[in-house]
Amino acid sequence: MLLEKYRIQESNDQLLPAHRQQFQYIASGVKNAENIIQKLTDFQVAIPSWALGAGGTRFGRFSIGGEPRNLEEKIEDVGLLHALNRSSGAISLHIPWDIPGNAASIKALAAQHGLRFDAVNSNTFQDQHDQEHSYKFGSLQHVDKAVRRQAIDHNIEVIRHGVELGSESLTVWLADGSCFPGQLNFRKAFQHTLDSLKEIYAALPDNWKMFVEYKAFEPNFYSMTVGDWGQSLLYANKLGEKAYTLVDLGHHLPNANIEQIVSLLLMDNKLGGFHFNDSKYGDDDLTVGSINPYQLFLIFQELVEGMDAKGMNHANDLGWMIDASHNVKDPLEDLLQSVEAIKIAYAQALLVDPKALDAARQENDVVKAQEILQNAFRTDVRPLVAEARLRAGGALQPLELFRQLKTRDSLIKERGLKTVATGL
Ligand code: RM4
Ligand code: MN
Ligand code: MN
Repeated sequence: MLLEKYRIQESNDQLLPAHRQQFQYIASGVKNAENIIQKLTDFQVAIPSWALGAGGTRFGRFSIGGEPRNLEEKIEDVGLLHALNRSSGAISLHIPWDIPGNAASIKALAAQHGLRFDAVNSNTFQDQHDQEHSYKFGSLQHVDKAVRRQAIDHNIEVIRHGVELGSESLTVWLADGSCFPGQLNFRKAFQHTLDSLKEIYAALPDNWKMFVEYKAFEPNFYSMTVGDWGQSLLYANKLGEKAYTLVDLGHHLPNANIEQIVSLLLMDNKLGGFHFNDSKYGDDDLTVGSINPYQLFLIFQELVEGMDAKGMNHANDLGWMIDASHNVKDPLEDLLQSVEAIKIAYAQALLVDPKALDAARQENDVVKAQEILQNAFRTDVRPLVAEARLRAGGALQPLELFRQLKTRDSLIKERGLKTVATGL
């Protein structure tokens, strides 16, 4: 489904007077409003190809209707999001859920929607019907060399697909680990995984990055072979300068201080990118910013401060992706909410005056330091985010417009009620 430009225009025209007022009010109180708007415009968040259908849990899955039936339709859905918010200009593919049949035409279709291909993701956590060896007891860690070989070859094939599409990074997330004490020799599992990753690393093109994503538990519940940022960093350091740690916000034990992890990885040039989502208990994959928006802000505050300290480009030097999927919302509405939450947290972080914060820290003025952060967090930056969207040609209110246009109904008419997108 294509969204005609005039629809956005019409809706914006109506909303413009109220927006102008709100924007002028906030812009007059912010020192660097123009600078922030430019940064917001440049900042794009990749949409995962596996989050465009309804997500399921192990108890059930409730289809939303009109789900994309193939990769082309997934690209159209991301194109729709991008047309509305001008901030979702990339798609991240999961192989083999989304194998590009004809890479050239897939690439051309994406380009029509102004999309590029972000990291490609391998899948060695499920068995495919035509595969020779099972991943039941792991993939890159497996005791059997033939299984490891198969998993390595799969990753190399994923890189090949990515090259054809213009991706520049591979994300490796492993379900490998053990469910019971005694099941694994931890050192051997680590060593096998490292050796396997080395072979995959060797197949990376020069300009590529490898992201090693960690996860504390699930689907293995006693040990995970890449279980936390320490283990991921061990692999990344041993692999070389193209290997980085990827932080998925839902992959920590409860109450972990993610912002501190982010800060230190960044300090050591080993932070590769993000999978944004939110959670209350585990890898809940809930809408970004829906449970703990303050934590999201604190993470962005560390990112902005840490990247600026290194002269990094906020938009391009790290991988920004959403990784969420669940049962009860329209996935497109959910993604619009997620991207908005990310931009709000980013804008708030850009409000923080690093010199003032540093001065407060030097003085051990704990109260002042907290005030500086919370003043930024409590500022309503939504008009700044909306202004950036407006200038980029997006909708002032993407979610409302999506609803007004009855987009889901049109998708159901076009694709049917019973379609099921590949993914989780
Ligand atoms: C995992 C992890 C990976 C994602 C899969 C689908 O929990 O977050 O990044 O690719 O789920
Ligand atoms: Mn993830
Ligand atoms: Mn996850």
